[in-house]
Amino acid sequence: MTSTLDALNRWVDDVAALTRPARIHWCDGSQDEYRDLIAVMLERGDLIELNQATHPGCYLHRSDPQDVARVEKLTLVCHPDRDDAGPNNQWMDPHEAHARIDALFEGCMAGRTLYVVPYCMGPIGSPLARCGVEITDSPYVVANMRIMTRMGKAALQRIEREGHFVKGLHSTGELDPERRWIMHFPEELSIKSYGSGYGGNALLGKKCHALRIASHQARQEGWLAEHMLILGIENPEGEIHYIAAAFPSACGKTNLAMLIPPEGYRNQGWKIWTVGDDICWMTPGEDGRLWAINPEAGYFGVAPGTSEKTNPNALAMLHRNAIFTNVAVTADMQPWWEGLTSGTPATDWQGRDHDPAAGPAAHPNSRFTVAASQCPSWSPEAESAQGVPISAIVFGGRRQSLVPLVFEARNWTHGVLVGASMASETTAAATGQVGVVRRDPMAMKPFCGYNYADYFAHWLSFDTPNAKLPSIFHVNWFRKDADGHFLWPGFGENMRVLEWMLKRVTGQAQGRETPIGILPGEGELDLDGLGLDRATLDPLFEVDRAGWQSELEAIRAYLDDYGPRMPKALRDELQRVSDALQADLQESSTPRKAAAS
Ligand code: SAT
Ligand code: MN
Repeated sequence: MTSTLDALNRWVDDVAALTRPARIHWCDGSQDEYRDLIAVMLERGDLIELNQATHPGCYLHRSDPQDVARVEKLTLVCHPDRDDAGPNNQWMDPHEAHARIDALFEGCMAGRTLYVVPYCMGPIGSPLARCGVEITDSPYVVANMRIMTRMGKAALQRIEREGHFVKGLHSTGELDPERRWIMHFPEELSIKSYGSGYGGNALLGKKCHALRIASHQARQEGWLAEHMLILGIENPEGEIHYIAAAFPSACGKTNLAMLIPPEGYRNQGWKIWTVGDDICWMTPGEDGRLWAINPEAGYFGVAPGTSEKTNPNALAMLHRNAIFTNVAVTADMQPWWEGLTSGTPATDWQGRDHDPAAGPAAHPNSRFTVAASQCPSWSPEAESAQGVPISAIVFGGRRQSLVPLVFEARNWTHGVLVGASMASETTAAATGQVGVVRRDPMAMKPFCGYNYADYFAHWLSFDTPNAKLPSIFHVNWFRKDADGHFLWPGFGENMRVLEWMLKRVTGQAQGRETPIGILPGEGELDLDGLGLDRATLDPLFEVDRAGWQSELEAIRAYLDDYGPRMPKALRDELQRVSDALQADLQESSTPRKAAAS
């Protein structure tokens, strides 16, 4: 019998024979190794030193301007059977896919170093964690993987013990958008990525492994791999409830995960703990609850919009040991992005003298990479092997109209429908048009490694007699008035909505039943001191019956695209909501106003 390390060695040999690197380096994850990597990158110009007096250990990387976001069109999920990938994924036959991308890998590492990066997604001793090995020719990727995962020796030891790992092969290639693919082979537990150095395309532990491959594994093994933040809400009695929340990329997951409660709440003793800001793996525990870990060890957050007002915790962690990608810099080499209230950009993200007429100084999808433990609100429970128990799941999108500030699903099946119906306006996190509404179920549209219809069925399957499942909520921080102004202040004030959710979970709020779900009842959601008038509040808490009828039709059409694989229970649930809405419409022809003051 050959050991796992033999298999790993053989794979490294095979890859080296194909890509022909000048040298091979096995990463141990040590501080010395990290320092050497930084030195290599500074010398090659891959990194630029930022002001070490104000930002010790901070560096800037400038991407190729054609390589600044995920590319969904070139991201493939290659199951042998196309239907297993589903209409939600780009698909290619695995044989053809391997042949195409291997042709690109041929000789691509000539003159370069091949790095072997063993990593663990999740606390190293957690049964919920999973390991992988990424082979890459990019020192930038290695440095980022060291921050984002548990990388090096300990991971390699776990791999040797466990006998299996996810294989990821990456090369930046020529950074030619015409010669670029990000391919997933879920049955083989492998990933091949060529031609991009950008985060989600190149840090293979993140979206490629921890979501696309892991969602496939999770289905087989009975757990969930989700695009969710995890936070703990500590109440004045010192109890902590954990919630997991799914929002599409660049919709404020990092801000919510690091929320600082408004002063009144802080004075009473409320506090938010950050467990994760992007990915959540959840498994039913023996007690029937869902237990969650954050598979990541760092944050790869969007810089623009991160400010003293929106996310002071994030700002506080960005003054040391952070890698910035595609931000602007001030004359004295401090990182700068739109939304900061101090400093002036001298040089834009492409290294040109900043010209305000030429657009933003920082790229809208510019990022920071930083260790999770540097966040002032970082929860020590993020290292817990068993994870944290989840009391509530929250879905949310960017919707200018129709969708109320918050509502709760009646039960698990309804909650799965609410998640499956999610839609959001697109952002700069992926290439393509920004601001168009698209369906993004559970915020997993770009990340679900198999057919969405099967994914919804998998979600529904957790509703077993012994399960103590979390309540499911939907939020929308992004409602606008006719003039395009946001109705809800958001950020720290979102604490008020979280508090209402906790009241619901602990049986302290009754809520108000409506056909689309349960909204806050009169006086249940604390709006004290916000100074919002009725004209602002009413739309936030109203259920526009006619508008929802059209929305349900759009949802029905969307689910129908998945054909007969779509679970009947989900269609039936949609019909139930639609019938309730119809009955309600007939009862009163004028939309009723909510009263949540
Ligand atoms: O580029 S990443 O996929 O890592 C970040 C995101 O889009 O959420
Ligand atoms: Mn994300």
